[in-house]
Amino acid sequence: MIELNRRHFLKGAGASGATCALASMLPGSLAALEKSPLKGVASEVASICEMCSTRCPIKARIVDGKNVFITGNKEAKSFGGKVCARGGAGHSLLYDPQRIVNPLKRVGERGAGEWAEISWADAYKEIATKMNQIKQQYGAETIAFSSKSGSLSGHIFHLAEAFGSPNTFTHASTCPGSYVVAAKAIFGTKMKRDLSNAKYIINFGHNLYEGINMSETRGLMQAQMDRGAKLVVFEPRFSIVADKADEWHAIRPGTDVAVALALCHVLINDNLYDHDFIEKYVFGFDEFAAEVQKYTPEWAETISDVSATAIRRIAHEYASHAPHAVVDFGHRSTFTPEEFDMRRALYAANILIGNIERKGGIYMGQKAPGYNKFAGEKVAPTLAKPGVKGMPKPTAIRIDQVEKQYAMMWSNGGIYQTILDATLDAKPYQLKAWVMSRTNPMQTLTDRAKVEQSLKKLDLVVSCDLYISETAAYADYILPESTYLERDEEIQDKSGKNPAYYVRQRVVETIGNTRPSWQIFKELGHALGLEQFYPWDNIQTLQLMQLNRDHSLLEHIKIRGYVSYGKPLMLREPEMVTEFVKAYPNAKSVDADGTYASSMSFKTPSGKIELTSPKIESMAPGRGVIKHRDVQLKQADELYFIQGKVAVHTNGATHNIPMLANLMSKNAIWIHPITAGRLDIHSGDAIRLTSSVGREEGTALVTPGIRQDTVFAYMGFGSKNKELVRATGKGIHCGNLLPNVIAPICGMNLHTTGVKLVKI
Ligand SMILES: Nc1nc2c(c(=O)[nH]1)N[C@H]1C(S)=C(S)[C@@H](COP(=O)(O)OP(=O)(O)OC[C@H]3O[C@@H](n4cnc5c(=O)[nH]c(N)nc54)[C@H](O)[C@@H]3O)O[C@H]1N2
Ligand SMILES: Nc1nc2c(c(=O)[nH]1)N[C@H]1C(S)=C(S)[C@@H](COP(=O)(O)OP(=O)(O)OC[C@H]3O[C@@H](n4cnc5c(=O)[nH]c(N)nc54)[C@H](O)[C@@H]3O)O[C@H]1N2
Ligand code: SF4
Ligand SMILES: [Mo]
Repeated sequence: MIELNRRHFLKGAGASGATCALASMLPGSLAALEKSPLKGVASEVASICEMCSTRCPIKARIVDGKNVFITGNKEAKSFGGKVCARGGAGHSLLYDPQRIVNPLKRVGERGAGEWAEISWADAYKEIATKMNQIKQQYGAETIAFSSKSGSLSGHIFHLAEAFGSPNTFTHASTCPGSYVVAAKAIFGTKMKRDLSNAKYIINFGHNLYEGINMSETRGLMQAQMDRGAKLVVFEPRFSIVADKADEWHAIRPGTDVAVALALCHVLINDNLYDHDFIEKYVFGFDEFAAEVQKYTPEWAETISDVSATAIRRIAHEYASHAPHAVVDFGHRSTFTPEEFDMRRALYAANILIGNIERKGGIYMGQKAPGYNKFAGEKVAPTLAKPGVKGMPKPTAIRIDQVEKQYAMMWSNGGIYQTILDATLDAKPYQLKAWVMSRTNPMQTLTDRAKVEQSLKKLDLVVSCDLYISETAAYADYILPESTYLERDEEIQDKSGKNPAYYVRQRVVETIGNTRPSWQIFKELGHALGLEQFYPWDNIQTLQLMQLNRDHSLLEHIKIRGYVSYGKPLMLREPEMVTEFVKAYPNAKSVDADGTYASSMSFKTPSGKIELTSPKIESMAPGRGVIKHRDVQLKQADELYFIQGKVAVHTNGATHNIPMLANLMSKNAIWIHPITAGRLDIHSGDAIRLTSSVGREEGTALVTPGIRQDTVFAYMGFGSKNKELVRATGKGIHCGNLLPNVIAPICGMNLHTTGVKLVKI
C-alpha cells in the first residue's frame, strides 16, 4: 500500500522536476512505464478522438514503437482529414506518468489526497455493497449518476437504469441544453447548421475558431474563404472569431435576446420575411409578430449597446442573402437566465427567412431509417438498439423535474446542478450517493464551494476518470478508465445530411491496469447482482448486436473507421433533391416545386414549426410567446465576468496533460484599459476578483479587446486539487466565482455573474 499525503506532495512540488518526483509516489501512476515501448495492434488504426467531446474521426499510427501520431480520418470529408492541437496531443495524455492506472480507494478524509491502491475485484465488491445498502435503506433513486454525454455515458446510465435510479445527468444544463430544448419546442427535434454553404452568417458568441469542432470550424472557414461569406459577430470581447469577422459588435453580456428580437422586428416590419414559408409551415406567427412590435432596434440599442442603425442594416443584408444565410444558434448556451427565449429568438430569425432545410441554413439531418424511406430502398444499414427486457421502472421522480416547466429537458440530460440542492437541502428528497464518469463538476458546475460541500456530505462518491481530477480528488473510489487510444467502443451514429457511422478502436495495448468504461460499468453491474441486464459479453458482441450480426459490415466500418452512405439531402434544396431522385429510382415522389418540402415533419403538437408554443404556455404560463425579459446579471458597482474556451485546452479536462500544460498553464484576466486605468492596473499585475460566492486571485491582461464593463477569463484553470500538479493554483478558477442558477424551462446553469475587481 502506498500513500500520498499533502506533505509528500509539497515536498515533491517544491523540487525541480517536481512532476516526476510526485509521479513516482502516486499510487497507480505510470512512472515506471514512461520509457517502455508501446505495442501497437496495427500500423494505422481508424478511431475517434476524445480530447474533447466533438469526437472527430481520426487515424492513429505508432511511430518507432514509442509514440502515437494522430491525424484526421480523410474518409470524413467535412473534418478535412485534420485534428486540432489538442487532438494531436493524444500521445501526451497516453504517456502521462500522472495518469492513474490502478483503482484507488480513499484512506484519509475526503479530499485529503490520501489513497491506497485496490484491486478491481475489491473495488467493485466494496462499491456494490455500499450501493445496495443505500438502495435498501433509502431507495435506488438516492444515488445520482452523471457523465459527459457520448459513448461512455450509455454504460453508466445503463447501470443506473438497471439499478433503478431515474437520476441520470450529463453536461446538458451546463452547455447545449437551452439550444436543444428551444429546438425541441419549436421544431420537435434538434437542428444542425450548414455553415459551409452560408453566404451571410450572424454569430452571437460562438467562437468556433477556439471552441473548436473540426467540422463546423472548417465549415465557417470555407464559408469565409471559399464563398466570401460575410460574418457578423456579436461578442462582449474581441474573440478569435470576432477578429476574423467582417464586423464585431461589442454587445453587453446577456442581452443577445434583445438584438435577436430586434432583427426579427425589422425582418417582419420591413417585409423581409418569407411569407410563403411562414404560411405553409409555421404555427403561431401572428402572436410572435404582435409581440415583436415593441422590440425596435432603437429599444434594443438601449439594452445591448449595439447601434440601432447597425441592427437595421444587418437585418436587410441578412435577408438579401436568404435563404443561404444563417443566424448561428451557438453552442455553450449559458449566457443569460433567459436562455430559452434567447435561443428561440435566434431560431426565429432563421425561420423568418425560410432557410430551413436549405443550403447555408439550418436543417434536421438524415439518419438511416428516414433516409431509406425517402430513397425507397435500403441505402444505409440501420443500427439496432440492443434492448434489454425487464429493466426496472423507477417509481421516484427525478430530482430535477419537480416543476412541470422542466419537462422538456430530456432525461439522460437533466438539470445537473440540482444534484447540489438534493444533496445539501434534500430538495426534493435527500441524495445519498453520486457515481460519476468523465465529468469534473468541481470545475464545470458552478459554485465550487457548494460542490465541495456536497461531495463531503454524501455517503458514497465514485469517480471514473483518467486523472485524479479536481472532483475525483473527493471520491471514495477512483476507477481509472483506459484512454481513448486504448479502448474499443460501440458503433456511433455520425449522420449529417446523409447517414454515417464511425467507431472507436484501440490503437495501442492498454498501459497499466485500466479498463474501458463499458467493462467497468458492466462488471460493477455484475457485482451489484444485475447480471441479467447484460446480455453482451464484450464490446464485439455489443457491436454485432448493433449491426444485426452482420460481421462483414462490422469489418467494413472498422477498416474505414468512418463510413457514410448515399447523397447529401436537404429536403427543400431543389438541386439536392433532383440528384437524390436520380440516384434512387424508387425514391418518394417530389412536390410540384421539385423538393420534398411537404414531407418535412415536425414532432410538435401542431406538426408545424411552432414560433409560439401552446405547450410551453401550459407548462409555464406567460412563456408560450417568445419575449424579452429584464435580467440582472450584476450589481451597478460590479463588472460582468464572462468566460470562453481556449484553443489548446478542453473545458476542465486537459490542464494537466504535459504538452498542453506546456503550451498554456494560466488564464490571465482580460481588462479594458479604461477600467484598468481607474484601478491603476497594468498587464501582469496581481488582481483579485470577488463575486457573491467566491474570490479568486490572478494576473491582469490589459487589452482594448473587451468592453469596459466586462472582464473575461479562459475557463478550466486554477484547479485547487493538489494532485493535478501541472494545473494546481495556476490562474483563476471560474466555477469558484459563479453562483448556482436554474434558468426557466431549459434549466440551464449560468456562466455570467458580477464581480468586483481590485489590484493586490
Ligand atoms: N465556468 C464555466 N463552466 C463551464 C463552462 C464555461 O465556459 N465556464 N463550459 C461548460 C461546457 S460547454 C461544458 S461541455 C462542460 C464540460 O464539463 P465536463 O462534462 O465536466 O467535461 P470536461 O471538463 O471536458 O471533462 C471532464 C473529465 O473527463 C475526464 N476524461 C477525459 N477523457 C476521459 C475518458 O476517456 N474517460 C473518462 N472516464 N474520463 C475522461 C477528464 O479528466 C475530466 O476530469 O463544462 C461547462 N462548464
Ligand atoms: N479548444 C477547445 N475547443 C472546444 C472546447 C474546448 O474546451 N476547447 N469545448 C467544446 C465544447 S464542450 C463546446 S460547448 C464548444 C463551445 O464553443 P463556444 O460556444 O464557441 O464556446 P465559448 O468559448 O465557451 O463561448 C463562446 C464565446 O461567448 C462569449 N460570450 C460570453 N458571454 C456572452 C454573451 O452574453 N453574449 C455573447 N454574444 N457572447 C458571449 C465568450 O467571450 C466566448 O468567446 O467548444 C468545443 N470545442
Ligand atoms: S476538436 Fe480537436 S480535440 Fe476535439 S475531438 Fe476534434 S480533434 Fe479532438
Ligand atoms: Mo460544451
